[in-house]
Amino acid sequence: MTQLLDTITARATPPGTGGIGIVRVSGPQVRAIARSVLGSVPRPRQATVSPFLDGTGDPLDYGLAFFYKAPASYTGEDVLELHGHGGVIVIDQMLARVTALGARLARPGEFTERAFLNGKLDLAQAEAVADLIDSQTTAAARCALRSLKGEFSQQIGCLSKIIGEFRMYVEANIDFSDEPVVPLESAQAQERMEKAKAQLSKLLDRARPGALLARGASVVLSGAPNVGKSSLLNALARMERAIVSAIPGTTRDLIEATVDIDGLAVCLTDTAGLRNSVDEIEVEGVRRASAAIETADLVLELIDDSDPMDLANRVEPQAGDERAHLFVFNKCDLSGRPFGPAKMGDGRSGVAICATTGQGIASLEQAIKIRLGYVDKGEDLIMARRRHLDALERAMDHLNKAQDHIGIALELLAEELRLVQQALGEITGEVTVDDLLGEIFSTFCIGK
Ligand SMILES: Nc1nc2c(ncn2[C@@H]2O[C@H](COP(=O)(O)OP(=O)(O)OP(=O)(O)O)[C@@H](O)[C@H]2O)c(=O)[nH]1
Ligand SMILES: [Mg+2]
Repeated sequence: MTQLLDTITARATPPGTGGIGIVRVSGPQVRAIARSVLGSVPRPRQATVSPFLDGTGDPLDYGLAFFYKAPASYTGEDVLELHGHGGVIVIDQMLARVTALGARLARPGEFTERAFLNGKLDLAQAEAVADLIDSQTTAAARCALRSLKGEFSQQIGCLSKIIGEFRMYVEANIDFSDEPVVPLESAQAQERMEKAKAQLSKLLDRARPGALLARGASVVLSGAPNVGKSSLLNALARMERAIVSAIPGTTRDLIEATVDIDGLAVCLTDTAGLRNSVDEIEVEGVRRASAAIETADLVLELIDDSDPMDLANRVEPQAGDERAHLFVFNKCDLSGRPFGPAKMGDGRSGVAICATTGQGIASLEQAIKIRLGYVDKGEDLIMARRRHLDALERAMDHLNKAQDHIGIALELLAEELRLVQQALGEITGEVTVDDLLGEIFSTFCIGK
């Protein structure tokens, strides 16, 4: 176990006032701090009612104290939790008292970083802690909890074991190639390879939509003035979020609303209608709209289906990835186009809706999910981050390269398998660099 020399502290409850405020302390000085603040070290894992004393022996507050003896604690070190009254001043005073006794204020995520360094959690589990806290939908929270319990790490471990056995099998053939041993059977190697690839692609299939679940998706509503973008935002958000009017150019600024589409958190952005204008504010609105479109995961291209000119103006295919655009024919109550999935004259698909009555909205939500590549696999999704996907994709690359060496170059085959294992090890933190740790834990909240 890594022994970290300093003691850290932070408030573990959110800033502001609340019924209870918790100050957490972890490290080698915890017992000394407990003796000074509480008069003695509480019995481990038992709630102890006590005054919290200042430097002169007067109470700053009183509440419950919990002592967790290393290594049976969240961080793997001695931990003290002081549950006092949740006032800003009270907690500041407690933090000042604990720091005066030798602890220093913790960086964001530092408690979890210590848990990782002390082997209490692997890196994927540590990340799941932050993902659980940051979850925006019930499905995301459930998925993060499964990763926290180690399900993702277990799958990675299983795959790494398969690769490891394969590698040993190949390396045994390299080492003893001068001796009369049974040579590596290409058919058997292919069989192992297929097994590994099938496992890895199953994992990728579960992780890709899981990554979307973790971070949510950004969807921008775009189109000419007056086509019904703000009406659609309100329909999807099921509230009157944006101003709707018959005057073209109503929306100027970006207006956001987050909606839950079957567990996927979608941040919708309503924008100013795209047109050339001399109005300074509208020009800025159009600039902001264009910037939002650039960074969106998906752009809903709204077309006023009751206005033949609007469609005629948009027959040019949009630049960029076709997958990232979805045509939405609005005002189909006026045009008479049947609601639901629809095709344009040139074969491109879209969805026909009426934003004011909500007809076709359910079809649109389905289409949004599909275009985003989000398959709702319920309990089967893996809460993955971009770095996990990168590592899994790299592992697949090396596995493909390894396959090319079967029966040709055993050393290269073994080397590619080693690189597969290394990529997998990055996910759970068996192979890490300090920079990566800093990057991961700095995104946590203080006190976790
Ligand atoms: N009949 C009908 N009218 C609609 C529909 N959707 C929007 N409208 C009307 O069209 C007008 C413009 O709607 P908005 O939602 O403000 O349009 P917008 O695209 O946000 O317009 P700007 O903000 O000006 O770019 C309003 O009078 C809406 O009531 C629809 O599906 N059917
Ligand atoms: Mg608008």
